[in-house]
Amino acid sequence: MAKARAPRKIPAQQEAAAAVKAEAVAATALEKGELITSETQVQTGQFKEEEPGVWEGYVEWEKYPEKKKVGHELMKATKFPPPPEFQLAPLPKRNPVLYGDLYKDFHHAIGLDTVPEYSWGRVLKEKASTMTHVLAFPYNGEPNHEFLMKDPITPNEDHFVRNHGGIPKCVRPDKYKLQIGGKVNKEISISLADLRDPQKFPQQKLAVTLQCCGTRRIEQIALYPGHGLLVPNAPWPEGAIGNAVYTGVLLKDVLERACDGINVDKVKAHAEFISADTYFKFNQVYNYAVSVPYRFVDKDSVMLAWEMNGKPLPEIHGYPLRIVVPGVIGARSAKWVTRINILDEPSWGPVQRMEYLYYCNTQYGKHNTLFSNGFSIERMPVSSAIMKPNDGNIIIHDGQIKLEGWAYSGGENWVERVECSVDGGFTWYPVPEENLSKKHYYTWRLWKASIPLDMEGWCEVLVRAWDSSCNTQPISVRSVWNWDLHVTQSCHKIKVYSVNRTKPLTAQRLKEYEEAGLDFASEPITRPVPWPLESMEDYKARYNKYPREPQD
Ligand SMILES: Nc1nc2c(c(=O)[nH]1)N[C@H]1C(S)=C(S)[C@@H](COP(=O)(O)O)O[C@H]1N2
Ligand SMILES: [Mo]
Repeated sequence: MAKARAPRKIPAQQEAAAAVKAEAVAATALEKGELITSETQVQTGQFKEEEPGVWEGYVEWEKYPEKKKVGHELMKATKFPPPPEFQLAPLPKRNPVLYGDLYKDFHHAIGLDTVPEYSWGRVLKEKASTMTHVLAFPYNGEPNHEFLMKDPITPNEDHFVRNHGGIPKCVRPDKYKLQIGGKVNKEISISLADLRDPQKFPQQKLAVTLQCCGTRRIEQIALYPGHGLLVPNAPWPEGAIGNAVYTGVLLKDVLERACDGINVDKVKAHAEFISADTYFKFNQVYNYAVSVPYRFVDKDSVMLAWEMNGKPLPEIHGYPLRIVVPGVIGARSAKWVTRINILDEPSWGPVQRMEYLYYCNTQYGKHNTLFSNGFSIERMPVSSAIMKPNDGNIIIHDGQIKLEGWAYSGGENWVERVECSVDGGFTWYPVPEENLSKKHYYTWRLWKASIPLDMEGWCEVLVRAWDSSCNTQPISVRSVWNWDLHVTQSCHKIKVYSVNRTKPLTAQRLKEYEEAGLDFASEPITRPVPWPLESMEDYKARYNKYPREPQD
């Protein structure tokens, strides 16, 4: 190992100033496109590439405790500016919303300097330019909501991305090997060619909805901020969900046919997935590692996938091979997977054991929250969202409001019914079956609705879904709030301003606007009507007919 590079030192008194400056520098570089370096070679600084010539930017940590220690020492030796606070004030109205300088500094501290630039380059190359970059690094982005609603199958370039670190680059997929070990009867190291050989393993094409359990987190943040580290808790709106057809093989088949099965009780076993990307937690350095109970592998269609919607897996989605765990929080679908271990307990990787925990939402608070009093979020509950219109929109309509959105349920459930309410959740209208996209075992359903709306002014529009186990969604965000701000599965509620043209006065007012050359819909609703509300003759006539004061 080469000599460690001096980590960047940030004197305590300059911390706040450095944080502000770093944000500004990153903003300018992003705006100028200076970080477009997708062809940059990803380098690992002083740490050895695990498989030089096969991967770039892949440092193996889990196999080398000594190396992990050096990484930890380097991290400890660096003073990092505090992460910017993003929950207590409104989120900045810019794209990228958050820059993630702290995680760039983490990578810098251990010499992985080119990783952030390389990763941003892949964003520009592989994702639609219309993405909302919720966090620039590690990259977390969601698509334009209208694009997401166009088709039940999400195009690759519009599929959300959730990364905890940089993107490692597999330069020689022909030399890539997946290792499978732990409590298996035969440890193997298997090539992509062998995995893709239909003589060896039957191939599967499966439509799977992946949902990050941080989807709709901004609703929890808006009410009651919580745990505020950027990467675990990116401030997601409603688009951290997508649906794609994956091609691959079943992990179960590979374990049974190539490893001669597992040698631990199926009920107690867990399958651990270890990836090539580097992850930081509490100044320690790791590879991304998670696990799922073996029961999921046995029963559900846990896949090793190399194709997404008929195309090679994009680099940003895990090229050359990723795990796809249907029905379960996205975090378990490990990308850039290098190793699978069969264990007799869940992985001790921090993503598995210290994140994606659902903490008690009342009585505990920040200082009583312990890893041990959270439970692991695995199968996703039923949830839904209104994607069109948006919160705060002015809707001019003829007595029916048009709504669009998604509904999803994980585990072994699918969505049976979607219902909308325009009165804050008192009355519910079912979305007709013909307005829901097709049912599949592991996918969402997109829906379109036209709901009677009589009232004028601000109204609360809600959606809720029912799944095949009769589960539905609670009304209030408060009832699902948890310190880590996960799984916002309460009814999605937006407020829109209803302008009902079937009301004669409304129709009349709209006509007045048109005649005055004003576009009612694009005027701020707060702007007063620029002329008297009615003619003085009408006012007087009505006043005389219904006098304000009692007459005797
Ligand atoms: N190696 C690796 N795999 C990973 C992640 C990661 O950061 N590293 N993020 C996980 C999370 S939290 C989610 S929600 C999904 C997102 O998959 P996508 O980016 O392909 O949409 O990937 C999962 N797999
Ligand atoms: Mo996630």
